[in-house]
Amino acid sequence: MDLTNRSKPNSVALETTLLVHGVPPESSQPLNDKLAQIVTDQGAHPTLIGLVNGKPTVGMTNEELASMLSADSVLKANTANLGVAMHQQVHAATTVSTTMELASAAGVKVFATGGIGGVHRGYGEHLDISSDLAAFTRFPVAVVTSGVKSILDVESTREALETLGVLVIGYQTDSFPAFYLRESDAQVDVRIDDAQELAELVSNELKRAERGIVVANPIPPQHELDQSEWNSWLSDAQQHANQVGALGRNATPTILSRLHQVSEGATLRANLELVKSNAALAGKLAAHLSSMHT
Ligand code: PSU
Ligand code: MN
Repeated sequence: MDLTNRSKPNSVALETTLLVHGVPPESSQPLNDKLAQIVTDQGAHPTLIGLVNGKPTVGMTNEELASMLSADSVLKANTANLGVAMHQQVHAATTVSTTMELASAAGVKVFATGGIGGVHRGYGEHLDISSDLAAFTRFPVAVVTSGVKSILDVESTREALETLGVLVIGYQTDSFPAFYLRESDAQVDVRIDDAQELAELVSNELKRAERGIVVANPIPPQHELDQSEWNSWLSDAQQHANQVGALGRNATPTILSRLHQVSEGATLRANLELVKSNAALAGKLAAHLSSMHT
């Protein structure tokens, strides 16, 4: 693939969809700066991924991000429409699926996000499964995530990963985390408590299987949401999504922004905290991996 590759051996990939479509506009730049700082503090190299005027870019500059954030509308690119954005030469934000695609093309092995996409609970009567899941079968990248957003059907998403044969590692947990909540009813394939051991397993598996790996890192305990408050916010957001008929690529951003609104920012604060925690673990993992190869 023809791409601008500014990655380094200790790169941690970061995605643009989270910045552009996942948080309110005023949070985008500060979140990017914070994540970059956290990754750097761990001895790794922050590498923001997106399409700049249609050009796949691994390691966007501050100027390129500023140009994307000031655009009137930015396409959300998954693996289906990535090539369309390239063809049309427009800015596009990459989701987990396309961030993995571009990271692997550039040789970047570690990626930090908030939560991967998965199997939706079904707004209306339609099936909605994120292209993020299939991306794990194609692109050899370790994705540090707080499990899947609890707006999804968490247990079905876990089963879908099992069906696709994707390794799910729990970092200091036996339970598959549910984004705002540390635990779900689902399990991980293996629990690893130590970052060095995590790096050894990840390194061997990426080489052996050439597929993606889920590294599940629960939200820090002090930032976890209260289960009953969460349930009431979620049912409001689900109703809203039903009413406005949020389908396809609009479903996730519509539900997230409604949640941020009805929870008076509580879900946004939790979201930001878990992404920061994932960036720290990803930074640690990338630093270990690059020292193993030198
Ligand atoms: N996690 C977040 N915020 C987000 C997303 C994940 O905390 O905005 C984004 C990711 O880019 C993920 C995408 O790949 O949502 C999934 O969208 P969809 O369900 O349309 O595949
Ligand atoms: Mn979808």
